[in-house]
Amino acid sequence: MADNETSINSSSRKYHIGNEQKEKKSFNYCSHFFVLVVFAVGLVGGICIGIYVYHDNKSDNSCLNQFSQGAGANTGGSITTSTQTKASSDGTTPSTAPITNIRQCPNRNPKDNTPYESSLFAPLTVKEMTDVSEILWREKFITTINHAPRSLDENFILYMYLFPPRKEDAIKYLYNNGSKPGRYAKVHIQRGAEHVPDIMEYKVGPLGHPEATVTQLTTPGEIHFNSRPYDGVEVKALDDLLHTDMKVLETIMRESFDNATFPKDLYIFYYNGPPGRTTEGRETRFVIGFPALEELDVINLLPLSGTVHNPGNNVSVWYSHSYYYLNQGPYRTAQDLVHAYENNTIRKVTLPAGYRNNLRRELFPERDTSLPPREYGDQPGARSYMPKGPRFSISGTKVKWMDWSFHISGGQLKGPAFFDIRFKDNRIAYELAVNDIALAYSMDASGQNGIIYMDATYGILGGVSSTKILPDVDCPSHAAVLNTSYWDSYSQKALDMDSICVFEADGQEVLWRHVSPNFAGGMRNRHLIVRVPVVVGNYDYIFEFQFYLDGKIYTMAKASGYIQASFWDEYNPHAGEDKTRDAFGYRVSEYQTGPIHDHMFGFKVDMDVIDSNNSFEVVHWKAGDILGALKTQSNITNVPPYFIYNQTRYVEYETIQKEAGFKLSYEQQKMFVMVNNNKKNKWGVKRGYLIAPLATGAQSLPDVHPAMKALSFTKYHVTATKRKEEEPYLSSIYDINRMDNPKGYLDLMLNNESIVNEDIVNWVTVGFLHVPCSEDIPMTARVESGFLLKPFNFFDKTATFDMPQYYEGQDGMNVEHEPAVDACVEPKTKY
Ligand SMILES: *[C@@H]1O[C@H](CO)[C@@H](O)[C@H](O)[C@H]1NC(C)=O
Ligand SMILES: *[C@@H]1O[C@H](CO)[C@@H](O)[C@H](O)[C@H]1NC(C)=O
Ligand SMILES: *[C@@H]1O[C@H](CO)[C@@H](O)[C@H](O)[C@H]1NC(C)=O
Ligand SMILES: *[C@@H]1O[C@H](CO)[C@@H](O)[C@H](O)[C@H]1NC(C)=O
Ligand SMILES: *[C@@H]1O[C@H](CO)[C@@H](O)[C@H](O)[C@H]1NC(C)=O
Ligand SMILES: *[C@@H]1O[C@H](CO)[C@@H](O)[C@H](O)[C@H]1NC(C)=O
Ligand SMILES: *[C@@H]1O[C@H](CO)[C@@H](O)[C@H](O)[C@H]1NC(C)=O
Ligand SMILES: *[C@@H]1O[C@H](CO)[C@@H](O)[C@H](O)[C@H]1NC(C)=O
Ligand SMILES: *[C@@H]1O[C@H](CO)[C@@H](O)[C@H](O)[C@H]1NC(C)=O
Ligand SMILES: [Cu+2]
Repeated sequence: MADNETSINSSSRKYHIGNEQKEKKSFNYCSHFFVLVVFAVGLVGGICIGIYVYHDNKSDNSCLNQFSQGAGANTGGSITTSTQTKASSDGTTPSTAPITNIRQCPNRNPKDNTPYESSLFAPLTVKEMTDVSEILWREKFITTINHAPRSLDENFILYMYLFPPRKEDAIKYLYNNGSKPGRYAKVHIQRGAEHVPDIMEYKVGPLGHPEATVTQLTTPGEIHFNSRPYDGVEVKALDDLLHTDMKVLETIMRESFDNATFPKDLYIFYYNGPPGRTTEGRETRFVIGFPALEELDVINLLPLSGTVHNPGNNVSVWYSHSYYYLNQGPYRTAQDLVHAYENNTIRKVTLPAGYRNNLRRELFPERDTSLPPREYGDQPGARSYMPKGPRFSISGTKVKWMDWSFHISGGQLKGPAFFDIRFKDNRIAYELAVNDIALAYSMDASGQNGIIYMDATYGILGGVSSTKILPDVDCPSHAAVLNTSYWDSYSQKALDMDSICVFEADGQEVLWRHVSPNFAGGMRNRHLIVRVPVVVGNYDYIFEFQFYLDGKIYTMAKASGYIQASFWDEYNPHAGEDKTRDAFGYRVSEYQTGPIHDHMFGFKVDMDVIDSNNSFEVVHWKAGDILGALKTQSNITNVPPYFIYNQTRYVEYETIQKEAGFKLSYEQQKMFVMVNNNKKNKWGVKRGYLIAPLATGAQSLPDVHPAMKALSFTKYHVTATKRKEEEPYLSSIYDINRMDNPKGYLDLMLNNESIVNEDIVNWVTVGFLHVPCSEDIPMTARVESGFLLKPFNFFDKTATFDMPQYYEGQDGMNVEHEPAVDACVEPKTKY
């Protein structure tokens, strides 16, 4: 029972902090909101032996000495060094002892040659995607292949990704000698060439077989053409349409924006999603901006905006309207705006001459060498390495490490995913997957207020932007890197990118410890990390999955990159006395304010506690009088005399009968536990796994907001539904673009089905509220949220005692240490 209580305590502390944050309402990145999850940073420090590689053995050897002593290692063999005292350990008294013959650490490539295609769950490969596009071309599903579509009148492939096998078939194959399911692609086709244009979805496969077929998944017209995401063809058509308006606005641009002209110095930003509030009337709000970043610059947006009415594929019926300048409007046409501007009936802004010259410098994240250096700042920082090579292996996309195994999967829209996660031969989750990221902005700016992005609509793992692993920045250089492919709708080609890294992390901290008069024991916390940095427009997200030696899985979502800003108007009539902030945020630089928004990450967590026959329990953390507490379990009428207070805390166990969503609350704390009623631990307790959101924000928009159906996954932190093949994701990529008629949102899944002894999916939503401040310029330094899956009566005891650890008995007899280490230098090989 003691174990149990500890668990409850520690999780509840997490809730506590999470909700404390929520109470403050105005917390933001700048106020250490994320301190709670700093534990995840385990990678920064390191044993500094690796420094030698970069310093040609010239640096002092204090690390090496410390290391040899500390690890109690066998330092013989190929390493010769003097055994220094600790004098030099702070680096201030460099030793001059020469170091020679330092051997490279052994390295084994953790990856074998198994092709991705042979894995059941591997993301589609470039070859598979190319094959699919050829099949679709041959069968006349598309009207263009291998080059950008020329107009909106074409049928072309928008997206493509793995259509995972049915769970039943996969389980049969993986556990019961069933036949191997084939690999299939899910394809979205934009059909502008049809009489009634629409979007269609198809299933193509089995891949790699001559008899691969195309199966229609939707009916013509079911997915409205206007609910499609933006693509390159549309943006080009919008640019063409607005060209004359931009000429009309030239005087305003020159006078207001430091003599800028379009398109030389200015660009049009279109992605102020969603495109209107109704499916039929696609409306694209655009804002003029300086392209200081030479790409998507969403910081230097200017107070000049308009809207294009652009439904359907007949560009000749599109028109622009609702022009605004410095939030003054709407003007029906650009001409009307210019007229008002020229007859001086509106307020004007004039950026100082030369303003544009500084933009690049302000925004590019370059080192500022004019600043004084930090002490030791140019010396390499701490590093970690693998003294005997990797302890993990990767076959295709299946990863194994320390009794863990899982398949890496995923696709370009929804992002990374895992299948068949096992620990010590027990299945823990069938699927753990990123599903969507929602951002809702509030700001006082024409063209931009009320922006809502649902990032899966644009593609999380490849889509609008690609990504790559920054060597030694995203992941240590000893990480193994996997590539994934995505379908690029602009070029109609499959591209691949280095996107996923896998490595064992040295947490450089304790996983457990106890020191008593009789013994001292502990275990260093090492864990396997799968990290996936992605780029979605201005933001970079890093998804990280940490597998712990004791059976825990931390799933983290981190954000960095550029904020989307709005123009700071010195004479903003809506700001109060203090013009440096308004109702939606602070001034963050010379002409920008940072509008408030959130980042809510939605995950699919298809837990299988040993098997799929599970129930979902909520353990309510309560407080009340003793009698009330005891009465939750028996018909007691008198309080036993040994209770010394009348009040107590207690827990109440609830088995959730029907599908339901739960929001965390500060006052009513809850633990969410997936249990298997048929499997008990040694103590007779149902085996289970805890699902614990870490510090998280919550949705605060009311349900009446027109986008709340599409966004319904943000209303709950944990939602349990009966698993269905037809409910693969917690949101639809089209719904935010058809918010008056959404068809695939989470609330639709909540239809009172029983979830007792059933296959259950948990949809977990966590995230943070972002109140940008000056330190978000130029770059938002990493912030994060996440959730924890933790064994909860799953094992009979702490699951780590099958591992070497640190132990010293009082008598000095029973001594154990981690395996000895021969000092060595990091190999430069990359995997
Ligand atoms: C990864 O790269 C290799 C080598 O370039 C290529 O053969 C493979 O198809 C790529 N994988 C994917 C998923 O595209
Ligand atoms: C697996 O199935 C095949 C054919 O379905 C059969 O020949 C084989 O004996 C089976 N293996 C086991 C271990 O059951
Ligand atoms: C504005 O730019 C034009 C060229 O586009 C240049 O001829 C003119 O001198 C500039 N005016 C000022 C005030 O810099
Ligand atoms: C596009 O719209 C214009 C103007 O309404 C119309 O004349 C033309 O026939 C339309 N084109 C198509 C292909 O429907
Ligand atoms: C200025 O221009 C606006 C927009 O065209 C017009 O409505 C207004 O009457 C004009 N005012 C004067 C004083 O000309
Ligand atoms: C408590 O009393 C009620 C009514 O007398 C009875 O139905 C119930 O079974 C009792 N519960 C327990 C746990 O004894
Ligand atoms: C505890 O409750 C009992 C019964 O309701 C009451 O008589 C007693 O005064 C209470 N004690 C305290 C310290 O409140
Ligand atoms: C589920 O049941 C509740 C109460 O039993 C009811 O109010 C609700 O309408 C039901 N929902 C659906 C989708 O059937
Ligand atoms: C799940 O477990 C329950 C309780 O033991 C049992 O009644 C039910 O038949 C099981 N369901 C399946 C699909 O095995
Ligand atoms: Cu943000």
